[in-house]
Amino acid sequence: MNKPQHIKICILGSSGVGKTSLLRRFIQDEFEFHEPPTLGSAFQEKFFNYQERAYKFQMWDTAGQEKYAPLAHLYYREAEVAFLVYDITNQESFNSLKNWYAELIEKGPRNLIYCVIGNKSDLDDQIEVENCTARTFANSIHAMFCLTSAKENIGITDLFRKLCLHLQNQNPESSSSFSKSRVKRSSTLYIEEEKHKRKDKGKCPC
Ligand SMILES: Nc1nc2c(ncn2[C@@H]2O[C@H](COP(=O)(O)OP(=O)(O)O)[C@@H](O)[C@H]2O)c(=O)[nH]1
Ligand SMILES: [Mg+2]
Repeated sequence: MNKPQHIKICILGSSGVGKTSLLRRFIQDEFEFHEPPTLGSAFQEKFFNYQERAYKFQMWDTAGQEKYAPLAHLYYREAEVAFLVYDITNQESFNSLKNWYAELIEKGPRNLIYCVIGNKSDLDDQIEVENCTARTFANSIHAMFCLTSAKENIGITDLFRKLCLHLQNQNPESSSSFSKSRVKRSSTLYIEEEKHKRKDKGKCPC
């Protein structure tokens, strides 16, 4: 196993979309129905192994409130990854991702990996943001796209696996398992994408 690769992740999105809940589920495998609002920001770390490689994810949870927005750059500074989280039942929260993206392009680090995350997928019956709309936006900014439910623990491990695949594809030379060909990794990524597309079929016209 390699020395863990340190990856800083900044979690951004409107208040109430479930940023803290996603983190709590990933780190403690718990869910709070009444998650207290995040003040300012906080980070948590987790070691994660995938395909014989070790990662140490340092995740910065930010407060979505307007009053904290001017501080956000302190948290995405030097990040490798930005999670742009929206709530699938809240169109406004999806619209705000465009502003976050514009800010990151203007002030954020170069070569950020973006993940567009539609949380609360368990509330499918109240959906306001069609999956294909969100996927189209994600494609347009060259971001990964994932649907998650912190409540039901859906899609979160997949999200981090997908991120690891992305990191490995981006930097295969440093991979200890480089002998397992790059083609194999790319095809795994492709298969995961296809699985998502199939799941969405029937709901979206794309
Ligand atoms: N149904 C459902 N509720 C969620 C989910 N994730 C978070 N919540 C709830 O949404 C509210 C806001 O969550 P929180 O994590 O504080 O959002 P944040 O402001 O983005 O950090 C809380 O009441 C959570 O219990 C989810 O996946 N499904
Ligand atoms: Mg929070």
